Amino acid sequence: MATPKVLIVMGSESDKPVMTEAKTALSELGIESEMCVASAHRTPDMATKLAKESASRGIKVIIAGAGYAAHLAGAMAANTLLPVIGVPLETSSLAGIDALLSTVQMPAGVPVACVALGKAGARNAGILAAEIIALSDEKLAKKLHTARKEMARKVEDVNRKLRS
Ligand code: RP5
Repeated sequence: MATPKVLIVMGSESDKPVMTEAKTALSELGIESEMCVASAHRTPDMATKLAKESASRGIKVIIAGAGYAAHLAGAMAANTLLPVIGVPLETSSLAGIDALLSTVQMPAGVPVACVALGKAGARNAGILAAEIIALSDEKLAKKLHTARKEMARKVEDVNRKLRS
């Protein structure tokens, strides 16, 4: 198995169904990724170690998904210079607004790229990670262009059917 280029970390196993969307988006583009559970609150040492060791393991981008007071993406970003993409998850009774604000509102100096809530965000996190990696990978950049064209073609197909 090739060395994973993207680390997908989530706060709990219960986040897996949503965070798998990121892995799927990456696999569709032929990018190897690794998924694991680590929590900023329940296993802070594990989260720190994962972030600190990622660059030396060949990881290029970290995706971090969490719900409730979602500090995971920020905690990862605090311990690495790799780009970190945060996915806020809708797991609490506040329907994710808590996770969204916790993920997006990083103070100046330690950025987290926050994507949309839930499955759409997890998928976009995978695509955004691919776009970052594609800056130095022409073959991957071509795959991303093809995927965009395919998306547009599907919309055109729908419109053709609607008109007929
Ligand atoms: C967060 O708490 C996790 O990211 C998860 O979304 C949420 C609930 O976790 P569990 O209680 O289901 O383990 O830290």
